[in-house]
Amino acid sequence: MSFQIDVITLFPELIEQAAQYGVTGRAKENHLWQLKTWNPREFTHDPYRTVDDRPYGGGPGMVMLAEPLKEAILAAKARQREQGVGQPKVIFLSPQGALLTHQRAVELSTTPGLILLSARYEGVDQRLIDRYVDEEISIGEYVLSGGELPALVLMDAVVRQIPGVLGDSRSVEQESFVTQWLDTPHYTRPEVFEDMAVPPVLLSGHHAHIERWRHEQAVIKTWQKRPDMLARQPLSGDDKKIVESLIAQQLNKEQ
Ligand code: 9WO
Repeated sequence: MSFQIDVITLFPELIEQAAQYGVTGRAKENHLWQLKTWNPREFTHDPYRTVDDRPYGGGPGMVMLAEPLKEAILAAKARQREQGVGQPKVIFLSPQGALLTHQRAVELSTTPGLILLSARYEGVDQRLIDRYVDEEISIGEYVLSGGELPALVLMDAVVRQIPGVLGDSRSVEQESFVTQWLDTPHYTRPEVFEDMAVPPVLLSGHHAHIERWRHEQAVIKTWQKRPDMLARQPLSGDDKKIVESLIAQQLNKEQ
């Protein structure tokens, strides 16, 4: 059974077309995961195919009706059950959700199936969220026009973790590396770009030296740009030495 993602959205083409590209698009072609979109308008029963209405209590904008979203979620659950997924997780992409992290994406990639709710307008009737949504996830502290772009971000972060999607097998160490350190700098041809040469160690062919240099650069970049990440896991003896020498250099600069 391949990984199942259903997306509930008023703009199914946006999701379907964006999902065609890159490693995740190729993985879908290779049946490593399946995508199905559901438009709530297909689950309306009035001539105007109404999916929203004015908010009780007044206020700006419109709120998405619970009923069409409920029927779309149930249809997605039925499809996933047919694919062998017993309990898909229903995720509402919302500015009020918990911030998506690499670790959460890894965890979600091990669930058998996801149903992503991408809303528009001001939001969704709270009673639909209370009864049919398992988890609210945000991709950052900002309000967008809808949940489709966040859904695509989450899909990409999750699908990349499915075995076989990234091709060159990323080792577990590299994944822990992702969560503990920022990425190492990357270089390719030409050897000199304008007046900037590739660091000589990368041309040395000495793999142990290259690996050490790459790790040191990741530690340095993390210390400089995201010192908060250093506290995530205890530092190894070597990493402590790198950070201590960085601090000493910084102090020398400031004197
Ligand atoms: C719209 C709006 C307009 C005026 C004042 C306040 C407002 N809040 C919203 C709003 O939250 N609209 C949302 C649109 C309803 C749910 C789907 N939409 C959405 C999801 N916008 N931004 C996201 C989102 C999702 C995940 N991570 C970051 C942002």
